[in-house]
Amino acid sequence: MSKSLVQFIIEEQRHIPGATGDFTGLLSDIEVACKQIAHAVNKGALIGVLGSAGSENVQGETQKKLDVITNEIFLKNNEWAGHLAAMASEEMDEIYPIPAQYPRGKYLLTFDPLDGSSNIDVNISVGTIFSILRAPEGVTNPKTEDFLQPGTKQVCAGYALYGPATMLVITTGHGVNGFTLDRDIGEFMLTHPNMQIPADTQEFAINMSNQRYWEAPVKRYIDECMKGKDGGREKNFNMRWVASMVAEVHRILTRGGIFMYPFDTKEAGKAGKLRLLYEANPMSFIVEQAGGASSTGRERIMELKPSGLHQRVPVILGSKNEVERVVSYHKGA
Ligand code: AHM
Ligand code: MG
Repeated sequence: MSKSLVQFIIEEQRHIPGATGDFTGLLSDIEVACKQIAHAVNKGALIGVLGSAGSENVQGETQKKLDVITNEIFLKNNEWAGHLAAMASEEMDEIYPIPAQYPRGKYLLTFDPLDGSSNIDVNISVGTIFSILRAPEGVTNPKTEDFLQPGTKQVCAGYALYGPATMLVITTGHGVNGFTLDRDIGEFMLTHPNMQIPADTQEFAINMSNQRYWEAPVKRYIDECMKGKDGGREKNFNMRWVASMVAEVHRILTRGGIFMYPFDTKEAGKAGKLRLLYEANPMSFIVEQAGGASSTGRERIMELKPSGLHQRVPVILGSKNEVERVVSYHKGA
């Protein structure tokens, strides 16, 4: 019989000398939040949660009702137990300090409660992405700067995918493990141990409608993929674009692929679309731990020193040999 996520994390904790159980408790609170989000997403129109909330987030994007609901679910499940010092979310302008009535812990949590939410009204997969950092030594009242740590400092990263099955995929820096929600017993069960991304792929994912805004190295790479064997590559390529990064990364973890939301000149001052702290860093940690690579094209994403809570970065991740090829095109440019 496969083991539950709870059993898995308690067994992992036993290998960490001096572990207090704080981290195990935190992951189990995150798990409960993801189950509640899975429930809300799954009921959809039956419980009236589809459609726009009529508000905008800090990025100027229209919020869906479910963006607001899932943000609240994540906050409420993770604020009370004493594991966290503060949280930061895609849906909130500022960091969220733990309310005064609760004890404060040593971890920081960043998250995108409902990634790919433009897909929610059309019943296509969406997900939750999260990243856990340590609060700097002695800091019980964190400020925004305390969150601005490079991705290499992450203690854990994960995502929940609300697809035909609900899954939770996590890394603590010792490989990547995937769990599937068994709704009959209400537990995430280990179904995908030690996930690995093949080094080679014939599948790319990019929003082609942005082509005219890309830089030359990305234009060159995609142009070569499109031409395949007729244009100097040794193979032909297939394309996918779900517009849910979680679904895209999950496909890559399952059968390989390259995902790109590269630098573009579509909107002045925005270096691509995805956010470093709660999208690019956690996904990079997972992809690297599964043997893949993740870069802006010029730098390893996890080594970037963040300059702001909602900073955007170009993202090129997935099968190692293709990511390295795109990086090499940037070097030559
Ligand atoms: P979101 O956090 O507002 O949902 O935006 C992030 C999503 C990613 O999941 C996805 O890769 C991308 O936006 C899709 O963008 P586009 O609409 O340009 O295809
Ligand atoms: Mg997002």
